[in-house]
Amino acid sequence: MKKLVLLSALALALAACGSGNKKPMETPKDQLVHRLFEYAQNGQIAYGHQDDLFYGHNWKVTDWEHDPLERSDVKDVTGKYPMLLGCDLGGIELGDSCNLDRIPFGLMRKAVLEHVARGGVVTFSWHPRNPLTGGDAWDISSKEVVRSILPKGEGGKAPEFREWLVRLADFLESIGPEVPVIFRPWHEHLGSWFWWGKELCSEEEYKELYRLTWLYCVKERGLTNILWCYSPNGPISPEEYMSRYPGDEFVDILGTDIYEYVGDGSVPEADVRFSEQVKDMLRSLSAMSLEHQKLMCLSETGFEGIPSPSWWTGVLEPAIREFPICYVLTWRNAHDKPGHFYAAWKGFENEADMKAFSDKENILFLD
Ligand code: BMA
Repeated sequence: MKKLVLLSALALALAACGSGNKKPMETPKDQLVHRLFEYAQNGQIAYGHQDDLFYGHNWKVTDWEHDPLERSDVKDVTGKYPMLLGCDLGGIELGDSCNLDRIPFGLMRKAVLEHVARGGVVTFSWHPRNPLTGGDAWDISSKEVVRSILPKGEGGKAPEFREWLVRLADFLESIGPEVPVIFRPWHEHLGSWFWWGKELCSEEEYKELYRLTWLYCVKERGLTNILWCYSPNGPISPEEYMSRYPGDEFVDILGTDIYEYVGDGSVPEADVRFSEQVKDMLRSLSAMSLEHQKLMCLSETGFEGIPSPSWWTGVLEPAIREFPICYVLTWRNAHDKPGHFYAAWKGFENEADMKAFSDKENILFLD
């Protein structure tokens, strides 16, 4: 009931801003907006998995130029690909040939195009290095980093950072203007573990960084095929969520990243806590998405090693099903860190539960 009210209002809102009806003049971006909106309207949630086609729990693509990219832990378990393929662009800013998890950018481009040709959707995150110290995205040793790269900022790093944006946009452009993709830069910024985090820059500096990235890609480079996702870490209050919002013009999807952790308690306690956090956050995100006329998603989630016996059907699906999110994405299955996985793999003890999740009518995989 509540979901229907939210969605019909969102439908009206989208219609009012001119994107509610399919038109012959629809851009690729409009088409993806409509597709995602229809998922939410139909009570369906697309499932995504980070790095799904590049490697899995105990395998990886090696000869990528000749590999058909048909292997996937998710497919091994469910018989279907995830609807969304998540990729990370960390490393593109320096012109590296591979990203921070050693995925060749050539492989990434090939997988993106293959996944889209199969009918899937692609979302990009970005863990760029620290432009001031030369460290990684997690280097929070200086609070001057964001200030140093803004055009009017002190510290003189703005020209170098512009070069980073050039390389980022070059890669996104190489995907092709007809392929709409989701991009969610400067994520989890209401925590303080990345150099663009809450304690590392002011609200205005963060907003300027986001807008600068958008303005360069969209206005200077004409990359109009991108859906921009704003994805702070959750759970947080609506006030905090909006405290660094760059503005409606710069955002298409309101997301949030929420993970489950055991901490000092037990797995069942963690399940309950996570479920409440997700529901609270998605409830307030529903209101914000309505107010700002935006799509919404659970941009990252998971429980490392999935120690909860029926996490997919007993925890995740019940926590998200009543909310109009268009997608949920679980993080990567590392091939070189045995405990670092967020989707089931063939032989994993709870694989049947993920298969049951994939068979649910309201959860969309790619057949
Ligand atoms: C983190 C971990 C890291 C990885 C990074 C970027 O959550 O998975 O191992 O390098 O994401 O993908």
